[in-house]
Amino acid sequence: MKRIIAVILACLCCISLTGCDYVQTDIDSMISPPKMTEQQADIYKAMKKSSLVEDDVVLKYPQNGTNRSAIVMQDIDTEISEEAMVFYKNVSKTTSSDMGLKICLLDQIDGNWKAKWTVPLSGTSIDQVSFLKEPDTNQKFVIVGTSDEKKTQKQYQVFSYTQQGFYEVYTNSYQVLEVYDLNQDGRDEIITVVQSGDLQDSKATVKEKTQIETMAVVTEYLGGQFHQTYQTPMNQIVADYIKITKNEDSFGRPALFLDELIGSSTYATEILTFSDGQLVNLTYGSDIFSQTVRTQVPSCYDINRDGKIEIPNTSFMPGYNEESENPVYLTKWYQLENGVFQLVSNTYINYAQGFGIILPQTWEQTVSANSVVEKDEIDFYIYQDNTEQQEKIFTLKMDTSANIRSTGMPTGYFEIMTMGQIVFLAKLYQTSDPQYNLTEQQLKENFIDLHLMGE
Ligand SMILES: [Ca+2]
Ligand SMILES: [Ca+2]
Ligand SMILES: [Ca+2]
Repeated sequence: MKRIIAVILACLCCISLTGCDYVQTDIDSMISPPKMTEQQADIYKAMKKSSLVEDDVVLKYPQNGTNRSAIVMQDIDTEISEEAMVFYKNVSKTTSSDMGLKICLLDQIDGNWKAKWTVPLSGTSIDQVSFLKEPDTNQKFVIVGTSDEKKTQKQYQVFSYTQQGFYEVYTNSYQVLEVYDLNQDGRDEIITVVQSGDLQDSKATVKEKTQIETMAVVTEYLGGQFHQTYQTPMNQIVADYIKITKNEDSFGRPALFLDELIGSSTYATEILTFSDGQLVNLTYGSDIFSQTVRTQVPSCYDINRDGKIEIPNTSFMPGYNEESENPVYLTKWYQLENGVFQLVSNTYINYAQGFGIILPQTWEQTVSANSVVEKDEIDFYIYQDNTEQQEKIFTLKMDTSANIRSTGMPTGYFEIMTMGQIVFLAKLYQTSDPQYNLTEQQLKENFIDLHLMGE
């Protein structure tokens, strides 16, 4: 049972968890590529027919971001119909300087797709594809980010499609790239996190590498050109960025929340926004950055669904410490208000299995939990200085809908919610102290489905 639930949850995770966007999956090497729509098949056929495109090509799929297809449709010029962009690799002739990665732009002529231009891309695989609207002309720039297994930083290229052709207008390196109107001037900009210094050179000595600076950079399209207009320092010891969240309600203005991995299982959050006309990092560089450092819960969420993003922090539940074999953590969620973290919610979060429950803040010192892994259960109980005298408050349990159909609902349990084939169940107990007695309704309202959050 445990294994079945783990497998089902793993599948659910990859379908819906935003955090999984950053898992590197090489879709190109999957046995059967995603089935094309009729329109995509037409576009692919037109591309293959063109003399611009080599005979021996494979489609390349963006591995991150919202556009995950190798054939991306978008209206990128001043004429109203959509253009098609196909990402592919010429597999027959690659050299060390040309890895054969290309983009083919197709346009519709009298209803028929025709390959118009092919342009080489840097790197060995497509990381992400996004678009930036130029408000003066209504034209869209195509931003293609690529990664190269030999380089630590990724590279993005900005393309423009006009009567004259489909050509690169700007390129730069990045680790994180988002398109967002962060400075609220009505125009989107490119926000990147980049490392300065010659990072491309993997032979740089450790001493040279310690001089590398990580910066957030705003790149704007002004006066017909892309310019780097603002920058602010970022944390330098980031192993990976887990999740980027855009939000406009937390501070009454656009902000980017960047969740990052800073150790093998340690996470932190940096927040970028504009303040007094300048790009600022609201956490890094001040004392409050350390308050975002945590284990167990990688990502920010709007945990209380008020539109504002909360940052998690973890501590041991009563009775657990570093030496505990199966410690259970309390996850507290904070909102940043005027430079100070304010506690919003206390929760138990099982990030690996994608669920949690909000706990009353008054329980913080007096309620602990015990995970019964082999039964897919977790008991919450009144903590009395040791783990032996346990007066249970409630039990959460996971089961499969198939199992419940065949053996029936376990005695005393009721259903909180169903997620795919997984059913979350709970059982309530009467305790000697009324402050610990919950109702079924309260448990349902306080249940957190992480798969539905942050999307
Ligand atoms: Ca068009
Ligand atoms: Ca802007
Ligand atoms: Ca919130």
